Amino acid sequence: MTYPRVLLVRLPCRKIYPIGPVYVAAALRQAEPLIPLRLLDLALIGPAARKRFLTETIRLFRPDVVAFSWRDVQVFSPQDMDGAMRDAFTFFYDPSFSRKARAAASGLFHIFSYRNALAANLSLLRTARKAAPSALVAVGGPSIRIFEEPLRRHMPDKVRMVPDLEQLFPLLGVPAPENLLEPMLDLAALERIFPQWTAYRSEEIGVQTKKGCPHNCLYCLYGFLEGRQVRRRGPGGVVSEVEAYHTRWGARRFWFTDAQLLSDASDENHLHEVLDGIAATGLDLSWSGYIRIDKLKAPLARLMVRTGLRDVEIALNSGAQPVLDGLRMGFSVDEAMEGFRVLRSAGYTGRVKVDLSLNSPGETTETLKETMKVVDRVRAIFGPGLVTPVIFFLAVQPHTGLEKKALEDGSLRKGYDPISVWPWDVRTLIYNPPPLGRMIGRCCADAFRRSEGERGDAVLANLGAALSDKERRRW
Ligand code: B12
Ligand code: SF4
Repeated sequence: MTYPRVLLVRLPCRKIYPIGPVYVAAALRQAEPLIPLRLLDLALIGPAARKRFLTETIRLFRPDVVAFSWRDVQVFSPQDMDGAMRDAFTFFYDPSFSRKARAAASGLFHIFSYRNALAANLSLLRTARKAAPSALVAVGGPSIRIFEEPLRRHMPDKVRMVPDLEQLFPLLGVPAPENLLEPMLDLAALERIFPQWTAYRSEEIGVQTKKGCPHNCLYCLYGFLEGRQVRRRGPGGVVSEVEAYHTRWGARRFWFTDAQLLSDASDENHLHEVLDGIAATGLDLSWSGYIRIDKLKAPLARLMVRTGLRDVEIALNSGAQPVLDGLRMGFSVDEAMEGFRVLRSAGYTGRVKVDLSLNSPGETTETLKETMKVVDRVRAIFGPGLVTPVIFFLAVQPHTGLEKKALEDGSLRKGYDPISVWPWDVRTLIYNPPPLGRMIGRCCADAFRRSEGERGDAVLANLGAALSDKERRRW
């Protein structure tokens, strides 16, 4: 029996370990160990050489199937460290005409690079069609799952969109493995099919411990992407994977890629077992991931710190309970504060980023003041210099409660294009409505102009001034 030769191609994005395509390759090997496989990571190749590399790999490997993995579409991010967001806010809210003009020019650059990245990915799909005219060309990954409809009309002829991994196996004529969640990664085999692996030798490595999140936070699409039912991997398999990367590749930094590491109390045992297993190996490593701390208990917190937790970033969103409730976050401000205390008492002395999504539904001048007070309280727990507020705006994404709400209240028009690159469209996708939108926007634009690096504190200081009656008129 002959099996189709499968070339997996990770479409370009900022360099990050290609855990998605690596797990796809592992699943294909599990489905049929004899399938000839090759993984090409275009994130590691300069833009000018990508088409040549792809064509050459196709010529040498002669695939029957070219399966692309598309990770990122929205390469901008609605937070204070993002250049595109800073330009947009300066353009819309800065009172100075010359600064607006400069931001417009630099904004144009962002628009064109975003547009070019989309066009370049589609063009790589065309290149594959041309270089392998008789092969099946398919594309999957998170961007296809989220933007299947808007991307469909841009898809080159005869390119199959495959939003779910399960749908790939029938196309190849092999049965799907019984447990798609357990990659059973074999690094020796991976090195053979992925010769570029050496580029990730000293990089952060992604490892998934489970899939799904039971919460339904208003703005989040992870439930749509991964499902609301949590499916957990065997802790032993996760530990072996980490250990293999550590011993074979010398990996020291890991990111647990779960949508949420501690979504509720039922995740506690699982995470405990994973970290216990890691502690038992005695490996020297550090790790991070998306984690909620509102249910964090002291024993787990101590284990987290002992196994190398670093770079804690907590999506607190707001210090005001009505806003948290409106966002359906499912925790209270007090629970979050208790979580911070537990983490500190467990010996965590690293940095803490506190993500705040200003002007979320229900925001008032009073709730903004409460948020500022809460940041001070977090600072008092960890000490000065360790806590950084990160200012976000909610981004309207498809398949979320926020999209539904924006469509219902008319701030988003039906049939809108979520991948549009035009500033007037992007503006409607960044949730910053009246009556507070203009004041908050101006506080941000001013902070972006005056400060370097992390701007969260400067934005909050401006907000503090704007909210004191004396200064209100200036904003
Ligand atoms: C963890 C994470 C991060 C971490 C990654 C840490 C690390 N070292 O890996 C951090 C915080 C760094 C991060 C950053 C960013 N991220 Co991120 N991230 C995630 C998250 C939560 C999980 C991604 C992951 O690795 N999952 C585990 C792997 C195994 O799953 P996977 O890649 O989806 O692959 C599976 C399937 O998609 C499928 N599949 C994959 N390829 C293919 C191909 C075929 C043919 C088929 C059939 C199937 C298939 O099978 C795989 C195995 O199950 C997702 C959201 C989510 N819940 O999925 C967002 C997500 C991937 N990120 C996203 C974005 C945009 C970004 C940023 C660009 C944000 C920004 N503007 O700065 C950056 C930059 C990333 C980069 N390239 O450098 C978007 C991408 C889609 C989009 N909206 O454009 C997502 C979906 C979040 C979102 N809200 O939309 N991210
Ligand atoms: S924001 Fe976090 S906790 Fe809320 S639904 Fe998304 S992944 Fe789950």
